[in-house]
Parts: sequence; structure tokens; C-alpha cells
Amino acid sequence: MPAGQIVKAISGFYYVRSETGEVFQCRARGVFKFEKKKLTPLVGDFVEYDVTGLDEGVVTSVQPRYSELTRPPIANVDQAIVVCSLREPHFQQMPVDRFLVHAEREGLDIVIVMTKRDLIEDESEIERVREIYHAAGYPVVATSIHTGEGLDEVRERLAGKVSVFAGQSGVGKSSLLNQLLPGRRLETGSVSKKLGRGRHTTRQVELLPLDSGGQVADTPGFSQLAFQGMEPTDLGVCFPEIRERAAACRFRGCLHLNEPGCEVKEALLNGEIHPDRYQHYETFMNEIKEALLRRY
Ligand SMILES: Nc1nc2c(ncn2[C@@H]2O[C@H](COP(=O)(O)OP(=O)(O)OP(=O)(O)O)[C@@H](O)[C@H]2O)c(=O)[nH]1
Ligand SMILES: [Mg+2]
Ligand SMILES: [Zn+2]
Repeated sequence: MPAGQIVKAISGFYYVRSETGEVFQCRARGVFKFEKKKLTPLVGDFVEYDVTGLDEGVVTSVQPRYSELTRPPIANVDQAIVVCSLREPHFQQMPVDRFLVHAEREGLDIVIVMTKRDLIEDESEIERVREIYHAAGYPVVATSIHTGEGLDEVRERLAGKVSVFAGQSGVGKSSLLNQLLPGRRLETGSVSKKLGRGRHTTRQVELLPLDSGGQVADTPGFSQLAFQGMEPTDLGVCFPEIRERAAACRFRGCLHLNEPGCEVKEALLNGEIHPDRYQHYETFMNEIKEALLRRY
């Protein structure tokens, strides 16, 4: 039976790229299950399919995934490129930190990309963002599609990997991808002057091949992300700067809130952990605890 990968999904159709590069428009047959959980095929899934027409088919089975994000919905990626803009819209740290938790949960490599470098004259704002994420251990790249700054570094980081571009609407994900994929014309949109937000120009996840080997997915901008199914002890593991210090805390299961002998709190006081990142840790912790209370 032929095998391939889902590269796009639109209203019940799965576009499966075969091993030789042709794309088949497929329906899915029946219900797929893993470990008793019902499963909807995702972009990135490796599947088997029956050919039913010239370029049509039916997906008959889905292979186990090695990673899976629900927002944006995609399977089997190695790396998340977290895209945020400095201006139009202004940099917002909360949605970035939220997404990072989800990407860390899946064990993805992470790169922070700041776009629209050309709209900023004041270097200090870029340095501020750089500092926050360097302290967390993430690489940070500043880019501009107008001056070309940072594009080579992004290209290098994408080579040979399967990456997903994620970030709020209007930050410039599709624009950046158009620079990196010669011959591609992904649709891009303007940012509303009044709301300072993008207009959700990209409507679906699409996995695209790179010349350098590897693949990259454009995705729609996201707004809110919740922490369904997470336990309080899961959260620290999703902040690298907390994760690497947690083993030295006096108590096992330390949540790094008010426990004595907490190395994370110590690092925060020493200025080794960025206070904004810690503050978001606390915010997310409260959300997780509240969600748990609602569950019981
Ligand atoms: N000045 C400047 N504008 C940029 C840059 N990159 C993107 N833009 C502009 O930002 C706007 C939004 O870009 P898109 O690429 O559509 O943003 P997106 O992240 O794909 O948005 P969604 O598809 O809605 O999630 C467009 O008007 C782009 O021209 C940049 O480096 N500099
Ligand atoms: Mg887009
Ligand atoms: Zn602790």
C-alpha cells in the first residue's frame, strides 16, 4: 500500500504527498485510534493510503507520532520557530511564553525569531528581548524582510529539520517564509492600524519542502493557548531555566513558589532567571491549578 505524508488539510480533505512527490487529495476512512484514543489525522502525519483516482485517494492508516501540537495542529516536527514582531504588532511576551511551554512539552528545539527589525531604531528594545530569551537558553534571531538581516541564520537553522513557524497573526510568518522558499508566494496580509493585530491571513497549516533538505510549516496566527491536561509539577520542566535548576531544590516536587531551599527562587533573586519569565511561570501555575479545581 502506498505511503506518504499529509502536507495540508482542508475541510475534510487530506493532501498526501507520496514518496515520489505527487500530491493526492484524500478522504479518511473510518476512525483511527492510538492507545484507545480517537485520533484525527494531522498535517505532518505519515499515512498509508489507497489510490482511488488519478490524484485521489483514501487514507487508511496513520503512523505513531513522535511529536504533536494542537495549536497549531501539526505532527512530527523537530523544531518550533517562535515568531514575534517588535512593531506592528508590538512585542508581546505572554503569548510567546505560552507557546514555549507547549513546544517544550513536545521536546522540540526552539528558535525565537524577532521580525520587522527595520521598524525599530532603538537597539535597546531588541536587546531587552534578547536578554529574556538568552537567559532561558534559547537562540534569538532578529530579522527583516526588507534589509535581509537575519535571513541566512534562519535558513541555517531550518536546514535538514522539520520546523513549524508559530506566532500571533500579523507578526510576519508567511512573509519570512516567502524569503526562505524561493518561488513560493504564500499570501500575506496587513496589520490593522486600529487594533495593532494581524487579520488571520493564513487559514491552514501547510508543510513545505526546503531546498536545503527538511521541511517547514506555515500556520495561522494563534491567540489564546490553555494548559489542558497539565499538572503543576509539569510546568517547571517546560521552562529550561527552571528545569536545569530544579534538581538542586531541597524538596522533591518543589513548585518553586514559596518552598524553602528553592534554587529557582535563589536564581531569580540573583538575577539569573528573568523576572518576566518567572512571573509568567506563576501566572501559568495559577491557571493550571484553577483548571484542576474545575476538573474535580
Ligand atoms: N516592515 C516590515 N514589515 C514586515 C516584515 N515582515 C512582515 N511584514 C509585514 O507584516 C504584515 C503581516 O505579515 P504576514 O506575513 O501576513 O503575517 P503572518 O504572521 O503570516 O500573519 P497570519 O497569516 O495572519 O498569521 C505584512 O504587511 C508584511 O508585509 C518585516 O520584516 N518588516
Ligand atoms: Mg501567514
Ligand atoms: Zn524549587
